[in-house]
Amino acid sequence: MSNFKVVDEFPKNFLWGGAIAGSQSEGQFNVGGKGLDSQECRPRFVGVGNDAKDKVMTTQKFEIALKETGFGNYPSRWGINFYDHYKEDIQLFKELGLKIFRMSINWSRIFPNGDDTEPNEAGLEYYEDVFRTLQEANIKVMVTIQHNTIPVSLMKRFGGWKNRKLIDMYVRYALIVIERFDVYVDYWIPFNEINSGRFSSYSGIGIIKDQSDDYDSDVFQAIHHQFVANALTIQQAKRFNPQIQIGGMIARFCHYPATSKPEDVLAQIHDEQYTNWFYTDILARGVYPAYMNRYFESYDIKINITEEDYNLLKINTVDFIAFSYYFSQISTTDSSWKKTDGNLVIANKNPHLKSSEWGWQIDALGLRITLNQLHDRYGLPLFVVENGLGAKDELEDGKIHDPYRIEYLNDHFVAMRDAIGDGVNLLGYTLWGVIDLISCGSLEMKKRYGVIYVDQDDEGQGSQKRYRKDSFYWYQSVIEDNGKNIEYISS
Ligand code: BGP
Repeated sequence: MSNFKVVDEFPKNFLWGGAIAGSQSEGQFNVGGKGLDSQECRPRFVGVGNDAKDKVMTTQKFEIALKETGFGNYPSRWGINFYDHYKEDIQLFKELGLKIFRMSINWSRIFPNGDDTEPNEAGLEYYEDVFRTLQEANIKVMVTIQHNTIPVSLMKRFGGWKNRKLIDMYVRYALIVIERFDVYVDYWIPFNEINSGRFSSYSGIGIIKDQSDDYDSDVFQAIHHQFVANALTIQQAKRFNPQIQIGGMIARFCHYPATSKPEDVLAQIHDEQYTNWFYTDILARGVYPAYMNRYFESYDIKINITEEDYNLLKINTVDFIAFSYYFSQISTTDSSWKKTDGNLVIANKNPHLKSSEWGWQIDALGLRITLNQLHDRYGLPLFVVENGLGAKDELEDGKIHDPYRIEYLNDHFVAMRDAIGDGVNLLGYTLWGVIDLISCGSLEMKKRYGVIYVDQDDEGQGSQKRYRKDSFYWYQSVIEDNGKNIEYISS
């Protein structure tokens, strides 16, 4: 198997890119008519990362946040001030050679309360100028319409996505930005990681756990509303422009059975169904899969789904599948299995893998496996829209030496190249946090993903000056050669 000949270069039009999200980068939370959004109410934790004792959002914390009108202890309110730095940052992306840039639009910049009578023109003009600048730099654009945040007003008045009313409000917002910006945008993603609401309900679906009497049902009801909103957005956007490219995105979890015991293999199948396939099956096949009936019955989950919803899902499926990939994990029936941190979840540890400083297990081959699995199941074009290594970097004499990041990226690029050799139709790759930004999970600045360093600490202090890391020059040469000179570095 391992001797199979693989292609040694990427397709000519492969889209090498970088990704960020508004709530982790923009800052200037109360400028240009913007309303407060949900991420801007998440306080910085005491004892962050693996030591975080107090990660869960509560009504009490939310109420305190609403009263704070300044930056307070809320990192999303300052971000990395991409809001003011975008022209300079886009010049750096151009120098890096990016072919595509993934960013999100913040709903509360367009509709400060989520459902205002008129969109906020200042917000629209801000994004228009960002897109124009990217166009001038010859960089394609991918836009996420909702990335982990909604206007707080929608949480206060409607309790977030569990309320069906959000569907129409979202679709109205989505259509406003699609119709205005379609000329600049090449790929649209209605929802970041549509499965994230299951694992992080505050960020994914705007639900505060202590406000639910039946939390599990609320979560799946909210996710269903996002599926319907996704389908309606596809339907209406295609009427506006039949050529528009709209992708479905999930946080893709790669699971391996702990042993060859049939019980562990079955556990792996279930983990894949409940954390991954359920979401992409609906997005790409347009049907609620039969295996979820048992799941819903087992957990006494009740969801309202109309006939019209089923029809909408069926006829409005996605053009491509986008996903984030950061780590892999073990599936087992053994509940005492050793645990480690992972994106959005606590994962079972794999003794064969190394981990990042935040405990996320590093597994480049898992990306090749994932790409093959998705390709085999759907046959749709794929896009890796998030991947990268969160690490602590040191700025010394204006330089950042980050060989660990180069090794990580190199191995994942080889995995992509090999998957393309396997026959996978992979459109591109957008490196997560191409410029350092605020971590979503732990709200830290010191968890850096970028090839561009931002001089700022966890408290938001620093010059915000941008520096090129060693990995910047390395990624630049990879893009220039279209990935020709990469080989596995890890043993
Ligand atoms: C994904 C989110 C991103 C990003 C990434 C890394 O789930 O879509 O917004 O933050 O995870 O996670 P973290 O920032 O917690 O390291």
